[in-house]
Amino acid sequence: AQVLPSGVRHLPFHLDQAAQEALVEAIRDVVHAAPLYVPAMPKTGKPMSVRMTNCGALGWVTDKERGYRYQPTHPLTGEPWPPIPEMLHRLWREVSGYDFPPEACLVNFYTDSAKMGLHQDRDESEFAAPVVSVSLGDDCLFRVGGTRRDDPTISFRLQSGDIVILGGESRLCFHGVDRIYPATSTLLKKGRINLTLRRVTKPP
Ligand code: MD3
Ligand code: FE
Repeated sequence: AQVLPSGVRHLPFHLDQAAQEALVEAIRDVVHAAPLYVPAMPKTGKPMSVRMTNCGALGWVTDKERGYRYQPTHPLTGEPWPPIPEMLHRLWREVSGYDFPPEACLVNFYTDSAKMGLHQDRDESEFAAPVVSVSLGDDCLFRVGGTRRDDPTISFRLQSGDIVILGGESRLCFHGVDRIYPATSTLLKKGRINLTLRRVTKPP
């Protein structure tokens, strides 16, 4: 049997169909205000296969020149990010165990062939807060390891409505998305959306 790294909580099917549909509608509004864009790797400028946008006071962005960072505006429109939908604030209060609100919600959109290489999330100043992930649409094969790149990893499938909470010792674990399983959900016309709620700065 697979053992998750300490601090990882996987809540399969946490969101019911109605909640998933409501969340997709809320994300449609976010994407209307803040269009998905193609992020580029620092230094090389190599495009990522995942398209991204954000909501919240801060958004995670990356480009060739300035690399990974959080900023208050969309890199293409220059507009502030739209607010985090209330239902995501409620979810954070319900599952995060953290007393301050999230500042960023990164929206990742995966087509059939998109993936995300093994990486750590370390662009935040506050590691005491967990990262809360919401999966919508097609299933994916998710991989999580330890805090060193060459630590052994385990893989599991994430499905629409699943929540993963990465807190405590797992907050700095390497993780990635190896593949999408096309047409495994009918929630979206195509593809997978992952939302990650994050506290970026230390609370006052
Ligand atoms: C494990 N996203 O946006 S979410 C990311 O499915 C990211 O789009 C993936 O990795 C996705 O940075 C995975 C689950 C997740 C998020 C943060 C983590 C797993 C994590 C931080 C530490 C360990
Ligand atoms: Fe990540």
